[in-house]
Amino acid sequence: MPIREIATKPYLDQKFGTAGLRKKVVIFQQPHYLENLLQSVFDCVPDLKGQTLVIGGDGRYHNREAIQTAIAMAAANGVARVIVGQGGIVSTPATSHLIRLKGAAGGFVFSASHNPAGPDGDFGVKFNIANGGQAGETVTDAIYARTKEVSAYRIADGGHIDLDRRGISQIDGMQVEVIDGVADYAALMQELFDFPKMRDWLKRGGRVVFDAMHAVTGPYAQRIFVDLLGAPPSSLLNATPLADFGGGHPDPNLIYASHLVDLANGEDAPDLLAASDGDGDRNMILGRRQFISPGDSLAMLAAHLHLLPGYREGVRGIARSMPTCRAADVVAASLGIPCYETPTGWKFFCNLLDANRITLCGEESFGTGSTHVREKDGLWAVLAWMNVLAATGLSVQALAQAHWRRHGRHYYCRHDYDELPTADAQAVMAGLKAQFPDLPGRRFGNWQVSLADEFGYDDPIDGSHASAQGLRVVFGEAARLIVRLSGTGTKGATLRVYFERYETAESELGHDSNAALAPLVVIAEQLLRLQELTGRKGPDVVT
Ligand code: VG1
Ligand code: CO
Repeated sequence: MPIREIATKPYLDQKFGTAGLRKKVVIFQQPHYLENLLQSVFDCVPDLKGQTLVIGGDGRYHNREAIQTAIAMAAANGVARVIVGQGGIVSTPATSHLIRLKGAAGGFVFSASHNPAGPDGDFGVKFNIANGGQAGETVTDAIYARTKEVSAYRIADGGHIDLDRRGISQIDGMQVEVIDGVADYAALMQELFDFPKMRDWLKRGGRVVFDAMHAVTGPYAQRIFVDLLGAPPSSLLNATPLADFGGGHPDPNLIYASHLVDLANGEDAPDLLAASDGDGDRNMILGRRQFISPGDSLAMLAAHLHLLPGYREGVRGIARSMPTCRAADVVAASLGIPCYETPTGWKFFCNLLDANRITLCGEESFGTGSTHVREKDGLWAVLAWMNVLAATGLSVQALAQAHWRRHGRHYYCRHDYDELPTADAQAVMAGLKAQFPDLPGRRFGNWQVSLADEFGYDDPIDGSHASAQGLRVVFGEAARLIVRLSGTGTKGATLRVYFERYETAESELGHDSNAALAPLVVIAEQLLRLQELTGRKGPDVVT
């Protein structure tokens, strides 16, 4: 098959965000748009030559076309072997695992995560490196610079792989292996968790409901919960991946998975209810009449992790992203281990994981994970919870209440303002920043500002610095207010406001979250002047 070199003109908007490059599908369908990006990756990461490349995707619209393009370009760019999931389906955490397991030099995940899919939806590309984690900013900045000058790309002509048939074939001397994208991941889960104990828990009447939201985790959940653990098939909801995610919004939170909240609060609720997102890296955990916020989930898993077979040695350290509540810090202090605070985005955890500084990490955006891969991992979190329930014999609610009595409770929520004009979002940020010099020491009700700053991060492993990672107003241990701009949106600017309030008195542990955070929301409006600067009456999404 001949290799063709095709002339192209650069696009100037191919800058990676928090997790990969995300754009509307129509943008990706522009001539040579994906090819330019992939060629820039091959140009900037010469290590891919002669090596293995893993290709996964969340099954969304345009996934198969993108995979065929990536395979043909990998062949033309000297890659020795491509491993791709059957049907083009490999979740983000499973891709991370495959890269590590197969000694690959990198991998692509075609996904825009939880963003809606379909011809009018979003598409995206994540690029991971040999450690299984997403490429850091040094690499993505180099790729971005390259996209602005790329003038030609290389592609093997006419190569087409049958993605539905497992097996090995060749394109231009490159080996292409279509594998079952679920098997290796399921095997890893069996190493980490006590499957016999969970099977027994289910047999004795434990009930789980998992919603795959018509995205990538369906086949994984079928294999793990039904085939391996013996849960009834009715435990799974929306388990068939669809190119448009069934028209839904596979973002596992209180808004987009509100039917799970109803189920958890209804008669005869299951013991554990959970959901994952488009590419399988997020998770939402609920028990009977109990929502577990992601920050709490991280802290509670940290407190119980030693009960799980893969983590018998205990937790070395924990990391959380800056906006994530400080519940994990309290557990870390009680265990006498470090707790790191990183910028938003999983890539910032990877150096800490590689250096063995931490065992567990998480983000408020429904992301939890551990040393087992270099991405957050939705099903891993659900299995960890199920294993903790099976090992302790406690309900989710009893576990949460005992945790709060011992460690105190961090009430938490996030308000998102979507599709703002960029200038308005920037005005809000600038408005708060301008007040920073006057804030320390100022009182708002019972709270006094101890710190007001723009978060920056010095990576303790490689010394790299990340600046402008969000604005924070800290009221000692009692509360925090954080504001940042999203790096994953595809239209206008998304402003995120995060609220955290810590209570330790027994009488203060049982409030409704929104009620507990209401005074902080009032302070936020005072400081941010959101209504005045954006004309919005309130947030679009509250999670
Ligand atoms: C969001 C979340 C962040 C997460 C990122 C990727 O980023 O806030 O915590 O790591 O999405 O997750 P941002 O910049 O929009 O706030 V995923 O599951 O969308 O790949
Ligand atoms: Co995701």
